[in-house]
Amino acid sequence: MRFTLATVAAMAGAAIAAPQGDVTPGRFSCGAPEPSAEHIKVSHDFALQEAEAVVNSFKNLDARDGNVTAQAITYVDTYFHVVASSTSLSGGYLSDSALTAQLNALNAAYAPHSYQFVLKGTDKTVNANWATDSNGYELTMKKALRKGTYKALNVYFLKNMGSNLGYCYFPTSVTSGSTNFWRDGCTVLYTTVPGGSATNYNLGHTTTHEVGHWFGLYHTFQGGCTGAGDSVADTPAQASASSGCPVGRDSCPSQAGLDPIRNYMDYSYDTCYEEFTPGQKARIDSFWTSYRASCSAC
Ligand SMILES: [Ca+2]
Ligand SMILES: [Zn+2]
Repeated sequence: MRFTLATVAAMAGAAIAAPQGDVTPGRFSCGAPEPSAEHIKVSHDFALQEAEAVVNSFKNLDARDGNVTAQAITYVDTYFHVVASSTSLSGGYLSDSALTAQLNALNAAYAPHSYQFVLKGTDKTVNANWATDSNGYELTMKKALRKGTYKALNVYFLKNMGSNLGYCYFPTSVTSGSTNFWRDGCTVLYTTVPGGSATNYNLGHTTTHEVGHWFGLYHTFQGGCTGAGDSVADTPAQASASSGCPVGRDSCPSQAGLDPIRNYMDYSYDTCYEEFTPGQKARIDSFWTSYRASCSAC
């Protein structure tokens, strides 16, 4: 957690207005777990395989036209779960149109990378215990609501997430009925959907960011300036999370490239976000193929 009062104070002009009883973070803050050494090893091995695949694809290119065949779209079964404290919007009870707008934002972000999300089901639950993440009902709630196999995306929109805008779990080896299976999916603060009240974070891209973790991506500032970083070669090294949209930020001046502030896996404002890189797309494909699409026992 990199949320400090000092960083909040440094955000000139950022309004931090929280409705009574709720916490609305003044900056992007993600609660995804730190990747394990084992998970980082998997990412590193994928990086080597992906680099080799790029070399081979250039070898195989037809010199006459050089065209790369368009990749088939992968459709991801998706379930939205609204978990509210009452049936009013201020209780977290999102409308169907807000959920449609969220789905559209997610699809727009992933369309250039040939992934699309197909909404297979929506449910809305009023449960004051579940609606506040810190109450500790995560697994209970998910066991009641989670749908589909390990290749189905489940997104839980909660009323209160403490200081986080969202969190999600990386793909891993799971068996049906295991804790890793049940807790799989992304939890997102309901005010981050398009048109929501989370100032600077209300175009729906908190969900885009969290789904990036669901696909296996790390933060672009993972690992800081040295070493393998996020294990993606075409995202420049980054010392720490960005906040806002700091154009020209260069937090690792001795490393190539400016900070990837427009990358969905940084902590920027929704208006600043605009891309995943080809390297991240390759990593998404690697994790999808090895951990989700192929999971027959879950
Ligand atoms: Ca990188
Ligand atoms: Zn994150």
